[in-house]
Formats: sequence, C-alpha cells, structure tokens
Amino acid sequence: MQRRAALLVIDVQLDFCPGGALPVPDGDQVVLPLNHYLELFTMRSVPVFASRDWHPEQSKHFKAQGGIWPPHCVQGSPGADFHPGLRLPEGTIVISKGMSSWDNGYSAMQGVTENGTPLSMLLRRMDLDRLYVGGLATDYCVKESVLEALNEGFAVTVLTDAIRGVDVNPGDSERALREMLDAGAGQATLPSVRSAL
Ligand code: VGL
Repeated sequence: MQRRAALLVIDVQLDFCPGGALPVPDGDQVVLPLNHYLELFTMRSVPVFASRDWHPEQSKHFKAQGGIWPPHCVQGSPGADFHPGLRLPEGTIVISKGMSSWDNGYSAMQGVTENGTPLSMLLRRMDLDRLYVGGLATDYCVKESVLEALNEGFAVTVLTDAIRGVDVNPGDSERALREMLDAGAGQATLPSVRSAL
C-alpha cells in the first residue's frame, strides 16, 4: 500500500546555529537544503511539521541542574526562534518539546502541538505513516526522533544532506546515522527524493 508522507524538520533554531547558545557546527547549513525540500514537499501537498526545543528556564537538561547542556532554546527567548532563513510554509504544524523541567525532549515524537496533541498521535490521526526527516542535531534530536518513529512503526527516510551533528565526541554523527540505518531507516538526498516523489 502507498504510504502517506510527511516532512519533519527538527529544531532548526537559532541556539543550535553558529552564534547560538549550543551551536551545532555548520548547523545553519541545513537551511538551504531544507528550503528545497520544503518547496518540493509543499508542491506535492505533503504536510510539514517543524519541531522546536522549548525548555523552561530551569531544566534538568541544563548543566546548572545536573544536565550536560548550557541553557538553550528557553521558551520565548530569541535563541528559541526558528532560523529566520528557514521558509516554513503556511500551515506548518509546530511541535514543541522538552517543555517540563524534567524532560530532555530529544524526541520530536513526544513533542506536542499547541493543543497538546503528541506528534505520534497526530500523525496517526492524519493517516501519515512515512516521515522524511532533516534538521538538528544528527546525534541527539534527529537520532532519537528517528529511532522512536521506527519503533512506533513509521517508515523513516533520513535526509542526509539536511542534517548536522553536535559531535561532542568525534564520530558521534556518523555513528548516529549508522544506528538509524541499522534500525531500519532509509537515507536520501534531494535528487533521489525529487525523482521518487
Ligand atoms: C539537541 C542537544 C541538546 C538537539 C537538543 O536538538 O539535537 N541537542 N538539546
């Protein structure tokens, strides 16, 4: 049976871009390829979801409270904004995650709409069962979202030209991609997606 696709853009927020609070090396380099995907998918009426890290000021995710990260993507702060170059189409459904003080919020599947509906539930309700995934960061939120989506039975394609990783340890992103592929994800770049759609 033909699967119904959605595009999931993960955490392309200023704090994850150069100059931000938790910059992913070359994080802003995902904007251009993602804009191509956004245009392509929108032309084919594929629904777009954009997740964002949306933390409270006090979070166990942050160093001061025992976590491993500097404060970033605090709700309503400028660093939590999507990169201004990212051309999210009208109708993009924003998914917020990491909103409670005890929640790392790595997986977008556990993020919620403004009405509080979890992404995984919404996808099922909309009869969407194939996800194309790009964004930040390969070795954290992209990886966790992809693995959880696969676990929940979604077909997942990682857009390898539209992801970048933190690489706290050298090679983390490469290992993360390998883990996603081993778990059953596919991988694609713009030319192959363009001809497959
Ligand atoms: C992320 C590190 C810390 C991500 C979020 O969006 O991948 N990475 N918090």
